[in-house]
Amino acid sequence: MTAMAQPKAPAWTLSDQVVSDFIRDGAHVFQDRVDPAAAAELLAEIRALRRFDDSLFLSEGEFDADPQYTGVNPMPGRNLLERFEERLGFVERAPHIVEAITALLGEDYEILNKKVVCGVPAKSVPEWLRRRIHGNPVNNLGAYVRPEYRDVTYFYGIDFHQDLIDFKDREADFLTLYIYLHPVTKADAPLYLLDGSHRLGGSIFPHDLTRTGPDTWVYDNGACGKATVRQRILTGDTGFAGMWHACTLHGTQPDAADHERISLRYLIGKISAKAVGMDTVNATLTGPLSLTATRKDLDASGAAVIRQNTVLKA
Ligand SMILES: O=C(O)CCC(=O)C(=O)O
Repeated sequence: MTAMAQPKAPAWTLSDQVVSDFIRDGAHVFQDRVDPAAAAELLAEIRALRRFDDSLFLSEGEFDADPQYTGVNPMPGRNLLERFEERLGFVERAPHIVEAITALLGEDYEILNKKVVCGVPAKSVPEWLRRRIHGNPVNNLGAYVRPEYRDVTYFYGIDFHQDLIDFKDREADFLTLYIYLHPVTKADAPLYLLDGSHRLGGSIFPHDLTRTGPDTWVYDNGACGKATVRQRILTGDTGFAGMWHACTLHGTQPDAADHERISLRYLIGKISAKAVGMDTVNATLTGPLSLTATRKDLDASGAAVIRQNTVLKA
């Protein structure tokens, strides 16, 4: 008697891997980088445009004369990446990036926002400013940057947060794609992700996190549950690419290197009315997919009123 030929199991594809990683971790880190030469060329052009030093900032007197906490991020018409539109194919058309995003969002996804993000090293932040922002959870420095340089987002670290924080009332049907334009070590403000934190759904910032081990935290999302989550530090080489769910907690510590960290950050959303990979992921979440309030750390002007920073303990 001859043995019946077994049907071959279908090959495990990148698309399968991405959806599976989003279900388990709320994130996918690409094995293959985007073209490092194209990333390095873009970086050189960005660096040629300005000095990423203390000349970026207003003086304390200039800031205090008219503090502006809102409208200080890149926006259409004031976004450094707009002048490099033609050069972004190495990210936006890289076949593995397109395949992964398509697996989660369908073929007709849309780029909601893209920008250059800079981790500013301590030596570039004026002393008066370091004193004033010490211990703040969100050190987006846009308020203190000269208006002509607000075409980039500048961070001096940001506490663990969800990217849903900027999308009150919107469903978590989008993802963040993050690209390093140069090698990022532990000293260069790498992203810290809390794997599996997305499973508890949306949660108001700042988050209830207790460190329980060298790389574990207990994350308490009140009535939506409690989970032990694992910290992953995204160090990587030029062209490193990673992406995460809108509910995945992540943050950065202040840049401890002697130079700035420059990355690209994309927010990419679903358009399709058809069921896509993100719907499969979101069906596994135990908490809310959208929030009517996303943060309670700011007063009406946008100034910080809560001073605590958990990622500094990581
Ligand atoms: O680049 C950084 O330092 C932080 C980026 C980040 O967490 C974000 O933009 O949501």
